[in-house]
Amino acid sequence: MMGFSEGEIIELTGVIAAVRSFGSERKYFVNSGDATFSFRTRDNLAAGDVIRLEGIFESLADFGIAARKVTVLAAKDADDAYNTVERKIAQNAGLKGGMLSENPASAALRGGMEAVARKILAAKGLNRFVMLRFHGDADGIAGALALRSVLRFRAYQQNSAIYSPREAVNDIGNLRHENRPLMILLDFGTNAESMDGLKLLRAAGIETVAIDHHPLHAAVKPFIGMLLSPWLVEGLEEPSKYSAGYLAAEIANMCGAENADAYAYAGIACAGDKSDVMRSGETEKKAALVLDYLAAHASFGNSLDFYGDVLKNGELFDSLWQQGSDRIKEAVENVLPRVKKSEKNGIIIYVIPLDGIVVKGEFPNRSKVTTAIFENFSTDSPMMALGYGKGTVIARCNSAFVAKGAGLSEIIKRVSSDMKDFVVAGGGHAKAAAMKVQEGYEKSVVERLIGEL
Ligand SMILES: [Mn+2]
Repeated sequence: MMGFSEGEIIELTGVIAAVRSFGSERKYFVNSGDATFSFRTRDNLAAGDVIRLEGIFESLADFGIAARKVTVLAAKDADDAYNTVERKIAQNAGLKGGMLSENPASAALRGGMEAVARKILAAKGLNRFVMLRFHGDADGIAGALALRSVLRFRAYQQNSAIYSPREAVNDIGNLRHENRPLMILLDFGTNAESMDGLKLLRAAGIETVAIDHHPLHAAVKPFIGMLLSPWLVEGLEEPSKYSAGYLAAEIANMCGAENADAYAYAGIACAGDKSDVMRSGETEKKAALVLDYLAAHASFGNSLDFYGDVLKNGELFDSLWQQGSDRIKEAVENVLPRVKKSEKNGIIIYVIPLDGIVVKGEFPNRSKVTTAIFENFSTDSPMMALGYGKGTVIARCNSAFVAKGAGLSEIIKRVSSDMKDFVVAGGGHAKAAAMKVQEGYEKSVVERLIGEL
């Protein structure tokens, strides 16, 4: 921090971070990257404006300046100055040391996490308008809640894994009056299908940060300002288990979130995505189920704070948990009699017809039911479960299965290229994946998948 003395003539370039009205005058707070100064003027300035300020340093108490001349910078000068100020705030920001979990991903991605943490703290220092879209499941919600504890933003639940041009156009429309808005995509948006949406954001000049653990489509990289993905780490085993919510919780922790909160959200995120990166106990597992159950029912997009409140409301939480787990139990009981067990090359296979039992848009969805059946038959021997119905095929397998040869995403890739006419899209993680197929061909795709074993 540089030193100032009262009465000193001062000249600085900075970004208006906040405005307060005092009668006909307004008090402005300008962040130079080294400090935040305040001054009053009748000039009409807006948050986000980049200004050149000349005046006399008046008071050490609030870094007050008696303004003599205020010039609003425009175009390229403003952009350059803004970037300099942002960079300074980011560099000066103090990050909390220590990771929630020491693991191969947190070691390799530490620099990337710190960069996102600094970007967030700079956004906070500049009072930037931030929009965050989070995937509508426990992982995405827990990550968004972790970030919520260190940053203010407008949150939207994203129910699809794809950032579509429709959503991008909507967002661009909502952000068009904001000065240098920042968009954060959490737990989705780095797949090939999101490319068109990302391109539009980029073309509209909206800076984007993506935190995701879904298989990364390398071609999206140029359209994302800052990308944090375990798929960027070469040679990392099971990248997808470093769930987006876990990564977000590490970042929130660096930004100064309460340790207990950061741990809790990381644990819920991992419980939701069945990841062993964080140890999740009964509490985290229950919370993940409650969030998944809630997310399936919330048709309104702006639900994040409601989710946060529910986690703190014992009675509502308990009754949601009870309902959610009852619904899973019921679905499992209904499905179990139809499950067909077979064995091939030492692999136990469970095939689960889901049509007529799982209703679209209802809880639990196909993927949850498949997971529940998979867990019901859990064993240390190589094993896989395949659920199918209404144009989808869901696959789950255990570590012993992956150790025998290929992970699910690889097998799906092979089947997709062999069955181009029937498979619309497919992909996922080594132990959990899904395919969209033409209706009526689910069973043939399932047989083809088994044929690959
Ligand atoms: Mn996730």
